[in-house]
Amino acid sequence: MTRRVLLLNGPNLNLLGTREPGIYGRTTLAEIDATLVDEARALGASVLSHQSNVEGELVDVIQAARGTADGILINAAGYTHTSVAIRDAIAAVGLPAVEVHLSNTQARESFRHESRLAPVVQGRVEGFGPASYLLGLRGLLSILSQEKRRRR
Ligand code: DHK
Repeated sequence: MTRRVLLLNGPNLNLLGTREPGIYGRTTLAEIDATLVDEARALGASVLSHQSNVEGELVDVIQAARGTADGILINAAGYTHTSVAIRDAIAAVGLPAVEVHLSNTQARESFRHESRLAPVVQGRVEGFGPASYLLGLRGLLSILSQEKRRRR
């Protein structure tokens, strides 16, 4: 069975490539998406990607994932540190979720040190640039295959 992964990117990540390249690098979001689609295919999975700058839209997409996705890979960007609503949406749908970040948030400003999502995700990968997404995808797929084995 092909695992369906919802890849969600939050505010300002549409600007990757030109946004503070010293922190976020020069890879665009379209390039990250394309790499993940290829990697997922090689691992027997599919990726549906969505980016939004709007908190409520991210909540809507997470709610809609129940029944259409098996797991969520999320970089909520600035909302990571503030959004109770996104945290609650992830908890509500009950799908396995993995949090990713390009930068090492713990090595940056103190307001980035707290993740509101951390308590409701299965794991977090950060600081590896675009590779954080690939590592997060592998982690999420590993969780999904363990779940399948448990259900058998
Ligand atoms: C991206 C952002 O936009 C920031 O608000 C987060 C995250 C870190 C990242 O590194 O991918 O603090």
